[in-house]
Amino acid sequence: MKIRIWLLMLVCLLAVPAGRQGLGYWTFPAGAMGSPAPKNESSPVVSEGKYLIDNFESGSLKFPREWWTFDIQKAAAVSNSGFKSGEEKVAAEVGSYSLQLQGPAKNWYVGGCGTYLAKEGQDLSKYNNFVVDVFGNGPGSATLKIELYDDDNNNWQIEQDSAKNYVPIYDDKYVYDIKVDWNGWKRVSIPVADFVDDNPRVGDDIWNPQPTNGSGGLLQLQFICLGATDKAAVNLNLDNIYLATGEK
Ligand SMILES: [Ca+2]
Ligand SMILES: [Ca+2]
Ligand SMILES: [Ca+2]
Repeated sequence: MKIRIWLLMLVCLLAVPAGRQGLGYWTFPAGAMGSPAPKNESSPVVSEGKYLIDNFESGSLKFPREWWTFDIQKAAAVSNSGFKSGEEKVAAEVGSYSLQLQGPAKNWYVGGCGTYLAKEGQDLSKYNNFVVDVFGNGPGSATLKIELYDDDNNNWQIEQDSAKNYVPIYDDKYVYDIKVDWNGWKRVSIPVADFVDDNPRVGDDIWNPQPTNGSGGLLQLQFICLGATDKAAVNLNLDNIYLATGEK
């Protein structure tokens, strides 16, 4: 009996400090059972000087990165088997899947998609080029509007006015338009400095992608598709979306 009580006390003594360290204490450390080193799936950095946003190789818009879509008829990860033409170097690097955007325009507007980029401890301000591979289907494929949002009221989110076309209320939106009028794959590289403030007097009208003073910095990316005419259909694919330092 004495031994049992002694054991109970010992267990209690061990459990109290362990409990303070949180639930994680009770999980087995990675590799303890001979498993391979954990992969850092959450970090999409593929090489020095490059931050890969997405290459769609999962064949999904839900993982590893989640994309939201709006208004557009079709925004989906599709097989690249039918998309081989264009710049050879690019065609060789698009892999198995890309993002297809298709749909008719209504008063020029077609819709689009977006994704949240900010993450604790990540600084995207060191990248000065936005790069995307675009598969066009000839003249009139689309006008692709790229939107980058920075956080000016330090809350890591973009508040929008649903009564006014979802325009940001407190944060800056910087945009760049690409007229897609070519056939096949083409790599488009845009200096971030060439993006222009789309909402003067909202936000601080300064491009500040760095996460400082509580701001999330560069928070999110959106692609908006516009028709070549007010009623034209858009049809294009995007792939290998990344931020880069220097040239590419
Ligand atoms: Ca791909
Ligand atoms: Ca904000
Ligand atoms: Ca700003």
